[in-house]
Amino acid sequence: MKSASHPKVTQEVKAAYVADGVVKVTGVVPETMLSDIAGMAQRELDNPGEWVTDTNPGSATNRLFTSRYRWKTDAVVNRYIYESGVAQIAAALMDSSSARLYFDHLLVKEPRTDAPTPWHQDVPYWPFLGKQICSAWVSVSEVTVAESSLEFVRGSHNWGSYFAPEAFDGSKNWTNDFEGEPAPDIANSRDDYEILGFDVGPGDVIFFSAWILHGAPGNSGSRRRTALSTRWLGDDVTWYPHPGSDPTVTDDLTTAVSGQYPDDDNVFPLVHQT
Ligand SMILES: O=C(O)CCC(=O)C(=O)O
Repeated sequence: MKSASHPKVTQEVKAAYVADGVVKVTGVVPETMLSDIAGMAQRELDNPGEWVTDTNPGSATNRLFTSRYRWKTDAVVNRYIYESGVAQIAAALMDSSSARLYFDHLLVKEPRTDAPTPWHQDVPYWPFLGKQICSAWVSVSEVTVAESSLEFVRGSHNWGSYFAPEAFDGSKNWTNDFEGEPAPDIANSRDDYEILGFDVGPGDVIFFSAWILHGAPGNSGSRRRTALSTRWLGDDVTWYPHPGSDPTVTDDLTTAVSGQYPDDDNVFPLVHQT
């Protein structure tokens, strides 16, 4: 199968993704789409959907709010998924001919939110295996690392590790049962690692492997940080529900078969095919 290509995925961009596990692609998402996403986030905050976490409901500060799986019912998220070009860029970076959506993830950090996003690896939370799994993270406005843009341990996608999932609020395990070894304490030993942080401008998208360790500081700024992270599955992905993986998408909700490519268009829609 021929791998996808995209004008923004130059040799340098692809080489950075392959070596580092993460790359920032500039100027991907148009301003109108960004303001639509900001509006969608406000509507979600006012009227939370089904799959929400909220550390401080109703507060204008010190609050981490997340919501997932809006692509089927929210026109703004749906348009972003199908029309922004992130699916094709994701496929090209992963060296895949295709990109299926796993889910969309809204992550809002209100001003002066103390809590960092803990260092973690995505893939152990998810019911998939494969090298070709990545996320595309976009902020609706420019954001610095101090305002809670993302940081990564360079090259950690290649460590061959599988780290146990933890809850983002630090209070408990994500689930009682889980697979994986404890993640290293990156926050308290930063000097031992090569950490890449990305300030982003409007429309820039950070693409990163599901195997890379990443996190984000709290939001010490005075602006809301609104980000939309979309999760993408390439040609080599197989369905792997396991203890500790996403309890919202289980075997009974999909026709995907363990150990096989998840070609369930209702649940994991094929968004790009070269
Ligand atoms: O936006 C954040 O704070 C965390 C994002 C993240 O961990 C992800 O998109 O995988």
